[in-house]
Amino acid sequence: MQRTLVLLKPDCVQRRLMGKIIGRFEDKGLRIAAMKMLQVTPELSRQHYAEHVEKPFYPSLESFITSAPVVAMAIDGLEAIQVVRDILGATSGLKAAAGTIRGDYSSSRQMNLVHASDSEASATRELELYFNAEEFCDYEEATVAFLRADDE
Ligand code: FUP
Repeated sequence: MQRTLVLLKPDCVQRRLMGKIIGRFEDKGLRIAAMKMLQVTPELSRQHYAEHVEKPFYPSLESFITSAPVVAMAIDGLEAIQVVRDILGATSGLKAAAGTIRGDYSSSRQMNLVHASDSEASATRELELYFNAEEFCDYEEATVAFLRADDE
């Protein structure tokens, strides 16, 4: 099992797409282990996007990600990091395949609705940025017997 960080970005909140997007992860059989709405501060933005802080697009990205609340989620599942990235699609909504979240709902590189960790190291780092250990809920889903076989 893997755990990954997903953020529903300000465009997702403002466009009232939260329910539809959360539904995509639920429909796939992934488990939501934590979820909260918060306002990203410039400091948290710089920590989250540390690899991009020096890039020319960063000021615009910071302005966007701090412009309205986000919803942070910890999502669990088999190979969850890659599975969730595949559900999101390519970074730009203009390049993302139809059927992915970005392919279906975004026509932008910046306003691409959702963030998800891209590796185990990123997931560990990003989950720590957004959640305290006691915020993760450990529970057995009633449906698990019909989501995958015991040996998967
Ligand atoms: P992703 O891993 O798909 O979230 O994308 P990146 O880590 O490459 O980029 C982080 C965020 O910066 C993306 F949500 C999109 C944004 N971005 C821009 O706004 N302009 C760019 O030129 C590149 C990325």
